[in-house]
Amino acid sequence: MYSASTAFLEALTEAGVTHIFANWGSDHPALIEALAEARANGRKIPAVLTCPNEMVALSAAHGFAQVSGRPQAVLVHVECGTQALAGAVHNADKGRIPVLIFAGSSPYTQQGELPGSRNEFIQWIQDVHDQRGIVRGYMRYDNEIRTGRNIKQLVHRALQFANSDPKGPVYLMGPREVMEEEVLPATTEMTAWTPIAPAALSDAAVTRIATALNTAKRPLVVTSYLGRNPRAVAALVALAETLGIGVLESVPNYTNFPASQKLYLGNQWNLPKQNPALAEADLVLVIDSDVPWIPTVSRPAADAMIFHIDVDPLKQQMPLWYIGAQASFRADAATALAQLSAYFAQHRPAEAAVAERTAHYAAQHAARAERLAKLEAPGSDDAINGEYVTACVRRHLDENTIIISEGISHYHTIGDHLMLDTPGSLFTSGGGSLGYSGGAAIGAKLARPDATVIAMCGDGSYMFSVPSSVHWIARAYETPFLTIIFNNRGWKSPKLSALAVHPDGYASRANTLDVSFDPPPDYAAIAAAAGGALAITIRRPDELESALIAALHAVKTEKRCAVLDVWVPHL
Ligand SMILES: Cc1ncc(C[n+]2csc(CCOP(=O)(O)OP(=O)(O)O)c2C)c(N)n1
Ligand SMILES: [Mg+2]
Repeated sequence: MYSASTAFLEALTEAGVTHIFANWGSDHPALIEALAEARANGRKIPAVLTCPNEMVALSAAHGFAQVSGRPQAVLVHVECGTQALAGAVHNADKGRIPVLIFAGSSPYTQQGELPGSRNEFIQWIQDVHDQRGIVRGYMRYDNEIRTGRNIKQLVHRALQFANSDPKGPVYLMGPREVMEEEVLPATTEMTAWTPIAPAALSDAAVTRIATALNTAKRPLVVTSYLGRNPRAVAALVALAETLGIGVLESVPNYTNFPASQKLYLGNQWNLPKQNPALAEADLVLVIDSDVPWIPTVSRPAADAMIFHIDVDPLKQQMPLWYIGAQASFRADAATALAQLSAYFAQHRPAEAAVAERTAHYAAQHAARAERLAKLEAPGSDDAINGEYVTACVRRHLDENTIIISEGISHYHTIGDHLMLDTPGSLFTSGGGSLGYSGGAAIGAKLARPDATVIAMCGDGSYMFSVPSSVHWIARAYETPFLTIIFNNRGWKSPKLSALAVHPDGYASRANTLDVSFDPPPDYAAIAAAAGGALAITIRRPDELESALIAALHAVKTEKRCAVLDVWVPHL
């Protein structure tokens, strides 16, 4: 039998979806039957990964899409499974991650009128008024499949939204009866469903931005997610070198610029200090950034000119957003940067000015490198500096390593001390819901099986990531990766948030702020129990190097996960 569910699976394959992250329920008999039928008859279907937790499933699809650029499918159970996707929904939306989420829904008949009609008590309980409404605020597109006859068109339309800038998650829901419906096989002309082509700058915009860059004394690029497209990184390097533009990363979600390049000026997170490069810039070109600066602590000079190029310049998902830009342009970063470089191939910039700017920024770059090197001292006998941990990890990296960062109060430590040069070597969630790193590491490893994947996360984030589920999946589907936990025995960030607003209040004098996990769980042992991971707790600096060697051996040679629970100073 060729059912709507068979067609659904076929549509996924047509669209290049290679993996389904699934959490099954009573809404899915037709899909489970269609998968079994496809396997029995040798039909091509995506690989199915059973995911015991939905948030982990969506985080895995998130990591997969970041590394490969390709959306995958997440299948969940009615409205409960949709809710269990939890904060991963927010992360996929905020991170602009293409992914197709499909949920079944309760049967809409109860007397056996149609195949799939109600036959279990839970189908009354799970019948809700607006299942799509649970996630609608976060989706680029949502719809209900009402007949199997055009199910393929809806899958392809949803994925066209997911793949078109600003990319993001899409949600389809299909009731049991519809998913059971027998339909006629049909093939799809996929060229009809290609994503919207990347937008370019107008000629006038190119001239305006180029002229401003060329005449500025201290031109500065600020970016966060330009590196989502690795080709944009090379385009930015080319333009920056042509003109002598400094590059600052603000809240970077990707590797946007090679850290060793002399125009690189570092990465800015929540540090409550004015950034000097931002203060002295007379022209700031913001490219692909949600938070280029935090005005209450760090901002450009009042008379600086600000231009903004972004795939999402309006920040359509954010009710409050403005940066005081003189002009904003909706364009694809790689395309826009290539246009600007083409302009300067025709209109060569003045050599002396370029040399002066380059020397100025190179001096800042060198001074920063010296400052950072001093911070890499090991620490004391009973606590290890995060900077030291990160520097030790750095010495084990190669071109083929992928970092999934959920460092939280160590985000900037990871950014500063890994010193990554390779585009596509670092990813963060792009959102604010903790627990992304474990699932994302699985997705990254699936997308790039040849890569060594290292997740670096806070102890709180590790617990949010549902490590029991993550490590069961990682073993079951052979996606070994290394986790390094910055264990400061709790949630440092909420404490920092409170003290930033109430520096001299009761909280500043209190002995406890309800943010510590003393004594902490044995984090590494959770992964060992759930998925046979190599588990090591490290409390002294001299234990770290041998543990890293053992852990990387476990991941690369034994093909099993490793978790290093590293005790950094108490929060
Ligand atoms: C799902 C979710 N719940 C709560 C928060 C609020 N929150 C932000 S940072 C943080 C602490 C994270 O702890 P950890 O990963 O150990 O990082 P640390 O701050 O200690 O460096 C919390 C609870 C959040 N961002 N997301
Ligand atoms: Mg912590």
